[in-house]
Amino acid sequence: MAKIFNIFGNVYVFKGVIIIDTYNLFINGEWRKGKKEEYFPSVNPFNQKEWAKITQASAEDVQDAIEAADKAFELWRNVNGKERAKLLNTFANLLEENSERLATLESLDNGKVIRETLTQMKFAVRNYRFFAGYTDKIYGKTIPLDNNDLFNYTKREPLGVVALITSWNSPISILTNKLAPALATGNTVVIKPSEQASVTTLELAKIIDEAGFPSGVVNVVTGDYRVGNELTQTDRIQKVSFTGGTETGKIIAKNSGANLIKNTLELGGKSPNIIFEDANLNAALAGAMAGIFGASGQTCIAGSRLLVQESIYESFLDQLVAKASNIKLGNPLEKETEMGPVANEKQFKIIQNLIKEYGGKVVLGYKDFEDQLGQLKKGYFIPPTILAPVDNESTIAQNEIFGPVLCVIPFKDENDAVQKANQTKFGLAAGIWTENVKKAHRVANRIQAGTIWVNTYRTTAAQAPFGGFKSSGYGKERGVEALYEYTQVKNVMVNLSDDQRDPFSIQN
Ligand code: TXE
Repeated sequence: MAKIFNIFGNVYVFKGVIIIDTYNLFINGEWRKGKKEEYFPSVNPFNQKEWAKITQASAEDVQDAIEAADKAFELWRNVNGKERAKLLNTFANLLEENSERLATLESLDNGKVIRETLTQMKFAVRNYRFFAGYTDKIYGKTIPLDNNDLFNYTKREPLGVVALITSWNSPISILTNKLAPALATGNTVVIKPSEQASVTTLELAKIIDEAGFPSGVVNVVTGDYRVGNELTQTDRIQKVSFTGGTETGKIIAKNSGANLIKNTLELGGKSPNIIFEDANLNAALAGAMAGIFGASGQTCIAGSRLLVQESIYESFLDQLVAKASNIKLGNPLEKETEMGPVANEKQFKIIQNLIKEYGGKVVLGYKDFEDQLGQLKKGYFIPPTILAPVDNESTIAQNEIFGPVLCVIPFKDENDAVQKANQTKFGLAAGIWTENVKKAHRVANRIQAGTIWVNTYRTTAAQAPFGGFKSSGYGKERGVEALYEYTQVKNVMVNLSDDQRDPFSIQN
């Protein structure tokens, strides 16, 4: 791990490179000051230090970015697949070279442990390469009709300008899920990262520029919800792809609906992680931990409802508490740290309040981590927290917490597990732990969620589609499915005969 030195106020040196603390907007291939020259700080959640200054874009800046993307669209949509692939691969190579630097910056920005941000950068590189491989394989169909004189084919065409709005928990990963397929299919984009963690998206734009993408193909505007509103309340874009909270997703859907703009919405979750009595219990323990304590629970796919079969409930809970109480909290930039702080003050307060308001039994929490927390007073640390037994219908079991807080819920049998798993407004993911293959498939079949893991959790792949059911959103990211999200089908029907048609009747 290369060292970071805070040499002067908010200026850092990483491997000899100075990270300047003020970021402008990236519009039409240029780094521009915001028209109003307003800035807001980015705060490191480990020490509460402001370490970067980000531009609050004005409405005019946002419109400029849309304009640039719109102008670039005619050019970019006509760049052939081979050339688009070349650019995406060049970009992926540059991202790979910069992955350690970007991982470090992301850990500084949102407090996520470096072992995870490093993995996420590698995964992002893999995703850009995956979609680079598809740029010249976006096929239509030839469709035989009843009338042999008609030749019919379809084409998949890009949509146009797409707004990509992302959250703070995994800025580069989440952006990649959107940007890679959008560019591969010939769209141009305006990106708005979260105001809580914008730095890596802006650094990524520098790499986009270096890779040689034409000006205006990728634009980045930063700022709070006002920027998001300006970007989505318009008919000058063709689509919004959004990752964030369910309530914000509803606002975006409403704003887009007013202009008939398409959406992909990747929203919240309250995913069940189901441990059957016949599971490999050591593996299940590791899976339960990964599900809720990985990334300090700040993932939409967090396995935040742990359903444990009654026959093993007590012993499994004991083992889980023992294991979780050994989790090492600390500086996210140190490799041995297992859990960092939560990403920002707002999130820190929300989670603290939810735990305070919960009236039931806290079997692991603050008091068990007093020693460790004593050393980490400046950071937004929420220790691993386990609540048990929790009623599946209670508020704490039904609302997304987005932190390292686990609700443990007992269940009787397979039917009870499925019923409890589905008793939620969300439908993002679910985990099933059993050695019985028939049961695994039966339960996978009955659970209402877009991703099911059997004997694993929080595992991901470039090829596997991801996206929620119910209030977890709609549309798919990753895999071939994502290509369909950023293209529209055009049907072309050609009359091959010279016969005159009857003008007063439809023909087929
Ligand atoms: O997300 P928001 P927040 C959940 C989690 C968290 C809650 C709120 O439970 O506690 O959401 O988090 C932009 N029009 N998740 O407040 O507000 C905003 O600027 C357009 C789940 O950070 O949804 C940011 O760029 N855009 C989750 C992005 O939306 C708007 C990840 C997300 O912010 C906007 C994060 C508007 N009106 C939080 N208002 C997941 N599913 O992974 C805000 N934004």
